[in-house]
Amino acid sequence: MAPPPSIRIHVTQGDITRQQVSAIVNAANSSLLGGGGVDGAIHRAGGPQVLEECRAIRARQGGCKTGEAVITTGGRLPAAHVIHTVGPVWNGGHKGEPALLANCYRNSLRIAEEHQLESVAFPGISTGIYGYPKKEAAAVAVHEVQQWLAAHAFPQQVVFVAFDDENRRLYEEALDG
Ligand code: AR6
Repeated sequence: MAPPPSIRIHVTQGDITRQQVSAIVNAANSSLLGGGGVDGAIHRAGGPQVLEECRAIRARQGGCKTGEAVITTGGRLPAAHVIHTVGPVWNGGHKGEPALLANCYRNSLRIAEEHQLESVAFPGISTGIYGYPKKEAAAVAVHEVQQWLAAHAFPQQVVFVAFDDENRRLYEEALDG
């Protein structure tokens, strides 16, 4: 039996590109060709091999739709893999944003399970350039990860990486609630 979800979830603050985990999740865009924010940081730290694999996926399947996820090497990152997912752009909350954001978490976790990855680190998908309110996004993230871990053995550990104090507090509150 896997241990309960509560001890398989961790919150940390800092730069996701420094995380020593099996895979880090990238808040990408549907082109998969890189961008600003955490996407830019991951491509800079991971190097050209990450982009090369993204281009190959794009050539094969035409990028990645909102809510879906794909996996590449981590290149030069400490993490062996990057799971790229595309969060929804916040449009007021009535355009299916919560369901699309939930899909990002579930589809990323499904890929981690398929690859039997031990540990996965998530940034606050959609909470930067895409404008998703941080509190609501943390609630979706925590709910989806808890549900997943209650039913699946992989990944064994999930880390929420907060970039700032506010995000760290929001994850902690969502996990306590
Ligand atoms: N480590 C951890 N978290 C980070 C880091 C980092 N190094 N850098 C930023 N964050 P964003 P989005 C946090 O804008 O909203 C890109 O151009 C940041 O504080 O990176 O999903 C893509 O190509 C925020 O909480 O992603 C897309 O076009 C969170 O990561 C678009 O931005 C996500 O912010 C995606 O926008």
